[in-house]
Amino acid sequence: MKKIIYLVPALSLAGCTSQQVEEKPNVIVILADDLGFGDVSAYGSTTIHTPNIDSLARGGVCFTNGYATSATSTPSRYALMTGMYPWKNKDAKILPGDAPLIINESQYTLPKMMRECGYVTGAIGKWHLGMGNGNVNWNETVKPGAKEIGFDYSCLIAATNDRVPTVYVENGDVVGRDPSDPIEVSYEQNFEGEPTAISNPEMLKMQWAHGHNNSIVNGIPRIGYMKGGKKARWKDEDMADYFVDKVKNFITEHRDSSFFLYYGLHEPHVPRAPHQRFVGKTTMGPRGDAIVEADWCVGELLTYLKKEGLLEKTLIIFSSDNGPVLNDGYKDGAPELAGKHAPAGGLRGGKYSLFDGGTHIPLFVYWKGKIQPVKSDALVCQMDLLASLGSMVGATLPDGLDSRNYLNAFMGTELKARENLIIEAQGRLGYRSGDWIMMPPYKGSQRNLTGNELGNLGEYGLFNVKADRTQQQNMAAQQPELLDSLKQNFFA
Ligand code: NG6
Ligand code: CA
Repeated sequence: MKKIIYLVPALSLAGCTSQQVEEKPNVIVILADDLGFGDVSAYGSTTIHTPNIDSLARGGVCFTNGYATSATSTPSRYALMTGMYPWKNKDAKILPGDAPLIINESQYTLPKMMRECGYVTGAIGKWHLGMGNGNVNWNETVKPGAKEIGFDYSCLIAATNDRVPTVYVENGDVVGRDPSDPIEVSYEQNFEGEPTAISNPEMLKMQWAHGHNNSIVNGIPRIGYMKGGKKARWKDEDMADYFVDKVKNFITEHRDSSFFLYYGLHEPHVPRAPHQRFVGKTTMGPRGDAIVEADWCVGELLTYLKKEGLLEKTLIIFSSDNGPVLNDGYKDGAPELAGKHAPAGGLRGGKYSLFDGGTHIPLFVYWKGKIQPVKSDALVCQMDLLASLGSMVGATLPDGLDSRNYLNAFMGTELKARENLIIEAQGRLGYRSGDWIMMPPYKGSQRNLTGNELGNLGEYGLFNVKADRTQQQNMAAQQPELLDSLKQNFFA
């Protein structure tokens, strides 16, 4: 693809014509972190049981061809929030915890759209889109952040649960901030006298496999160095409960208005440290137990909505930011204990991969009493939620978005959506068109340290994922005309 500078659609040209809208449900987007197609029992996996997540799939639209744009978190979330392909923004790649906000404050976003159309907006859980402007002082209000891109309320972890700073940031302020113990963060060097996994391995309750050997917090070694903020540091085992409480509070507080909530689950991303009550719930060790914890969170949310009388008034979307990984840098037994469990549900590759397992993710849309249960093979992408929800709430969208309106497909009344989708894995692009996936000839290693296959074929790949779901047969040589036409569309 040519190197082009892309302009982002700005808010000024957009608006809301809510008078045309019949009904405005609350909207909750639940986005798990690294949960694969095979990690939920809804798609037939028998090695894990996720009854609460399955209830969304069984009672709503269960997508068999649902996609994230990307095989890693930041670009994937960027597309969801902005309705733009993430490869158009050079900063949309895995961010450190002190990275600046990568969404321009004047840029059009999903939460701004919802707010414009009368919604109170909230973001709770994993963020990973950067905050601040490059030189963050964690001892003051950090901005720009979630608020500046459209969230009235936010309670977040800045990046990932394996990256410093390991603190919650509520409306831009570190929770439990203490002026007498200021927080300092560096991704370059350690602070003098602070323990790391290298200097103090005896402090570790979880061992690192690759990376993850910098500061130790809660006995777990992290990516990046951190000093201070001792009282503010999270306890990984309590994170699920912490965010579930925040979610319930947000719902109660806004039960009488329309609300839009983005709920970023931290499971089953590393480090997997579920609460004690989930430990041993599966035979798969911390990864399996973390998935059970995530399922519990979904159950808590559903029960709470019901209790508040809001279940019939709330549209719930459940998905994952990218495909699965077993060994993502800690020795937590995930590969050894997986047994027959296939986290990507048989799709080839996983997180980081241009093969289908990187971006082909679980996706369910549920609205009690409104959406009829249906299994849908429509090709849909999380990036399309912006335009689709926009059409539901009566938003007037700016020109130039990559997000497309497939509201009927998301509501299950039409079983067709996209013809094509560009997928991305750590900067490499591929193309899904109909039942075909075209992968350009990337060079480089076959696998990274996680063991996941990356999809560097060194030649063109062309796979019919309907006939050959596991991408075993490269049809590029047999189908030169099809390959040419896909290349033409892709490079256009
Ligand atoms: C990688 C980390 C991995 C994970 C990932 C981001 C190492 C060796 N690996 O760099 O553990 O944090 O970044 O994952 O540091 S994501 O789901 O947020 O994209
Ligand atoms: Ca992820």
